[in-house]
Amino acid sequence: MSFPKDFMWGGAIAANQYEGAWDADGKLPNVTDVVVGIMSRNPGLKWNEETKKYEMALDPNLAYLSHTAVDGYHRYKEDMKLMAGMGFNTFRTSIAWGRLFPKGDEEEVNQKGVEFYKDFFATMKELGMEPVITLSHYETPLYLLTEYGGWSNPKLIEFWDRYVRVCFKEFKGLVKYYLTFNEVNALFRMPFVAGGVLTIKDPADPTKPVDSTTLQDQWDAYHNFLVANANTVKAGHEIDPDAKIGCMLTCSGIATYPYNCNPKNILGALDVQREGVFYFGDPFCLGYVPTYLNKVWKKQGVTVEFTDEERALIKEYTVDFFSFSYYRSTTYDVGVNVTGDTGGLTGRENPYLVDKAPKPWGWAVDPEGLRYTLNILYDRYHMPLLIVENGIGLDENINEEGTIEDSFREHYIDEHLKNVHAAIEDGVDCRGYLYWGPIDVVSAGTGEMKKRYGFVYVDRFNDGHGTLERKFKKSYYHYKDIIESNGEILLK
Ligand code: BGP
Repeated sequence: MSFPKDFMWGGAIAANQYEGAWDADGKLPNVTDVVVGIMSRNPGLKWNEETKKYEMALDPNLAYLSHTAVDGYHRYKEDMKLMAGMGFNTFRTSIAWGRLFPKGDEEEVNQKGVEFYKDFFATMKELGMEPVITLSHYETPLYLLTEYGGWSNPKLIEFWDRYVRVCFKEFKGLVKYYLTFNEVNALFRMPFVAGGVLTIKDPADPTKPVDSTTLQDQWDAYHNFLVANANTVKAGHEIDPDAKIGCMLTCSGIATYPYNCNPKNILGALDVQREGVFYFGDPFCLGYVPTYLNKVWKKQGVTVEFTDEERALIKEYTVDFFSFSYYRSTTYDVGVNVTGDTGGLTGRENPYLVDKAPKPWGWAVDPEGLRYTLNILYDRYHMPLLIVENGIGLDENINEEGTIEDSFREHYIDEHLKNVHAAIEDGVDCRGYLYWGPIDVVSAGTGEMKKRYGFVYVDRFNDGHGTLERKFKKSYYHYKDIIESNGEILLK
């Protein structure tokens, strides 16, 4: 009993949470550089009455930890050795779009950015790790929002196309697996960062938060993302026939269980799954814009129209594989609000889930929800699945003996991996498991260092101080043992 022979074992991070060096070598800010935590409703922007545009105005009272993050820009070579030390055969990170195209709309690429990533990816390969590269992990250049309104503007399709074509050409031979937009299905929950949308048409009302966007803008962004995604598959296949292009969606929302057998809850849970995942998954994988959206658009009073050419493009250029994140499940009970954050959705508490992660971010742990999610996705899309995020954030410190005892993380991984194996036994074509945050990075949701996911601890704290020194936690050796046995030690 073990995992499939070529199973991809590894971990995942993102440029904006790991690299720091936010303004180095020509890079200009991206959307995540002006927020402290992507759930923030208050990006560091202000309206300039003269230019009639937003401009960056960071809050001097806030610590923007991602600006230096854990200094991966200067330390990736050492860090990749630590990752390879666990036996990783795969590693996921993202390209910060703004290192290649600082404003986003330039004709010419910034060669320094290309050289940086070439060396980063070559380092992974030399150490035996296959790069899995996200083309944008909440990293839309800020200028594209302040100047163009972001993804609601179809011009971004053009700028994106130029960017991804450069990536496919420059990284040919180095990168085989690409993911298009990280968790783009969080667009309606986090329009500024996940959607890269900023309403600039009518900012006169000072009572509105500066990142307020209209529903119409968000749906226009949805439209443009569908077209851009198909264009990316087309460009990738044309330029590098060996490249495989996948989508990346947050799929915790699939494990939305009806609270009971009330038919209203069954139908309500279906709606949450659609809104949470299938709005995007269906066009990306099945090649059509779902008909159930017509009712949604009518209800929301928005107009979304795809031309025949766009529909044909979406149909022809579906993704090669499906990658996703899964952290936790939720329930749907009619009348109870379902809210969301980076880990997934939260509705009414599930009384059957008694295993709770430690506070302050503790959530009910549901490893079987991952098996369920894998089965639902495979039944619906019949394509290879890749888990590119699953992990647990804990508030950790070095103890008196000088060690970091993260037994809960080991437990969390063991239980989820057992369920991945069970899903494979169910017949699901799951190609790999990439743990989220194998080295401590800045939290996407809260912008903190304190919420740590790593097997490798990084000495940096919420107020920004720290030596940035790396240190193994107990789980480092545990994950190494799992990988070394190809999962066998879990299945005895
Ligand atoms: C996902 C994001 C990651 C990540 C992870 C954990 O939604 O793709 O960027 O950080 O969630 O979330 P957090 O850092 O908020 O705990």
